[in-house]
Formats: sequence, structure tokens, C-alpha cells
Amino acid sequence: MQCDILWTNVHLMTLQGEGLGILRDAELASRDGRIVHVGTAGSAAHLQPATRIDGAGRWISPGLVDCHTHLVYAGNRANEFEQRLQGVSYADIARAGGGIVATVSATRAASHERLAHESRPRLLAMRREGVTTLEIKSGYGLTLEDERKQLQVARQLGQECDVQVVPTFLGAHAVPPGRQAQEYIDEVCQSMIPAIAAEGLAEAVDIFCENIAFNTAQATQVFEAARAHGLAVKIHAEQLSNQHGAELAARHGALSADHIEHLDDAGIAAMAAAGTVAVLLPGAFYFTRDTTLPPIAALRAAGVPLALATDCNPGTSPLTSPLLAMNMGATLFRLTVDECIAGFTRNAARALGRGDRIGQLGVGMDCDLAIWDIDAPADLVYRIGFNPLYARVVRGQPDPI
Ligand code: DI6
Ligand code: FE
Repeated sequence: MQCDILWTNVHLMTLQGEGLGILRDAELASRDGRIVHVGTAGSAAHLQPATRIDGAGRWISPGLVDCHTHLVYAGNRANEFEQRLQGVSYADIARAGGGIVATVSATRAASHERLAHESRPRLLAMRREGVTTLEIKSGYGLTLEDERKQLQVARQLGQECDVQVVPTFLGAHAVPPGRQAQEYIDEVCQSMIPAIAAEGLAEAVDIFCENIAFNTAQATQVFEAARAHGLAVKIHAEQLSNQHGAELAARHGALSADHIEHLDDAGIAAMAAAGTVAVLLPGAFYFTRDTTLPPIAALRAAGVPLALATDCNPGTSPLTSPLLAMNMGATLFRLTVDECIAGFTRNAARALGRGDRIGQLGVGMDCDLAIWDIDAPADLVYRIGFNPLYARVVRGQPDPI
């Protein structure tokens, strides 16, 4: 059989089955952007590759998948960071016009080009660490026009930078200044979701369900509107308090419930029953100096898939390093090395509804790879501030760093 590229002399983290699915001294082949062969040394003798690449003993994992980011925004909140270091609280900053609303003002004021210019370096930083698929949420526009601008920039950056961008509509991120929560949610459901869906600008709808944001009745309304327009649902839940949002989202078949520091047993059971992925965000936990750990042991025991993501945003997680997020997942949340790597591959893919196409190295999957100069998988999680990426491969196309 003809194929495009055959990589030989590599070690693979296939992420097939449980754990990392390690295959040492292996070979992998691609054709037309898909993986057509995975096996041990010599197993590809029947293939006729157009190109043969000696991997020199490097490790290959699936391309990394960051399943929760707010990467497209304008401005930054370094000033608030400094204020918080002086002891000013997040709530006081918000009352003084800071917080999410400050980023909304900057994002609304930015042209399409300006927004792309400011966001591009963040996407490139992710790419340099082997990211091949990345979710980007809107939520700093809070008008149809400005949310649309964010989602269009997200799509454009993905095309420019050769990263698969999965767009999510997070119109229900905050109450826009001067509006009432309920009438704004009515607008989100009655006009924004239908327009975003009709224009194909998002695959899923998210909501910040929290005592400082939207309640579960409003989340129900948003989920019903999303479903009616053929969009998947996900939720920011139980970050600061237990609103039972994850349980509600699971009952609506949510792809994921994210943050979930304050999740209770009923929420865990609902997520397990629905197959909803738990997306853990150690960057936000670290940056806000949170002390309530997500219920990792109970999630694990219930068999809820665990994903990890950067939550890249200007307020609570100005993080563009999946590798650092893995290290934080291990040190702060006590995840195992296997869980950290699965959290940025197999389970992250599942949190995006793409578990059948990406996040594993298996025949028929997209040939999205990260090739690493490491001695063992643990090196990805163990080292801090070191990037051992050798190359990325997107849809079978090698992209040297
Ligand atoms: N949860 C968060 O931690 C961020 N958004 C959200 O829904 C905060 C975003 C910000 O402060 O800009
Ligand atoms: Fe978030």
C-alpha cells in the first residue's frame, strides 16, 4: 500500500485504551492526513512510503489539545494583578469597573485586525508547545456584533497558524454593563444563539454559572436554546461555590463541566452517568490562589474522564503553556503523569466532541502529532519552563519548530 510518510525508530504514546498506550521501537504511517499504520519496528514492511523519516528514538504523542481557552481578547489586566498583590480584592476591582468588564471594553474597542494582532502571539505560544487543536471561547464582546468579531478572529487565527480551532459561544459570560441579567439572557437565547448557529460561528455554547454570574434557571434556558439550534453545551461550574451547575449540564448531555472545585457527589454521579468530561484548570486555581481542590479522587473513582486545559484568559489564568498546566495538574491536583498527558490529548478531544478523530494515535484518526526530544513521557510533566518539542505534524504535514 502507498502512504505519504512513514516514521520509523520512534516511541509512541498512542493514548489507546487506558493510560498512555505506550509502544516502544515503533513505526507510524500517514496518508491523506490520516494515520494508516501504527505498529512495532518492521511491521510496516508492506507499506511504500513517499517519504521515510528516521525519528532517531524520539517520542511521538498525539498533537496536544487545549479544550478550554478564552484566548481572543484585547488589552490585559496586569494593573489588576498589581492591585491584587497590594491586597485589593477581585470584588473591589470589579466594582471599580475592572474585571471581565474591563476586558469587554478593550475587546469591543479593538478592530478585527487589532484583536487578531493581540491574540496571535498567544496562539503561537500554544503551537510552540505542540498544540494542534485548541478551543477558543467568545465572551468578551457581549453584543452579537462583538461576539461575532471574537469568533471570526478565532477562526482566522486557526487558519493562519495551522491550528484546528474549535469555537465556543460564551455570550453568557457576564452581564454587560447597563443590562439586567434576565433580559440579557433572553437576548442570548432568542437572537444571539440563533444567529451564531446560523452563521456556523460556534460548535458549542458555554455559560458561566456562578453566584457572581448566571444562575441554573438561566443555564437551563441557554442549554435549551443551544440544543434547539444544534449546538453542543458545556459549562463553567462550581468554580467559586456549588450552584449544582455541573449536574444540570450533565442532564443536558454536556460535553464538559469545567473548573468544578466545589462539585459534590450528586454532580459527580450525574457527570459519570452522562459521560460529561471534567475539565480541570490548574492555572486559574494557581493564579487566584484558590485553596479548594476539585474532588479528584471521587471523580476518578466514578470513572469521569479528566481533561486539563490552560483556561488562557486575562483575569484568572494568563497562561499559554500546556506543559506548565500539566506540571500544575500534577503538583497542585496530584494527577498522575498519565492523567496529565491524557488530559491534554484523549480526554481533551472528548471534551470537544472529537474523541473519534483526534487525541489518540490509531488507524483512521487524524495524523496530528507532537514529536518530542525526551527520554520518557514523564519529562513532559516534570520539567518547568522547558520545551522539548521537536516538531508538530498537522493532518500529516510536518511543521518543524
Ligand atoms: N471564569 C473565570 O475564571 C474567568 N471566566 C470565567 O468564566 C474569568 C475571566 C476574566 O476575569 O476575564
Ligand atoms: Fe474559563
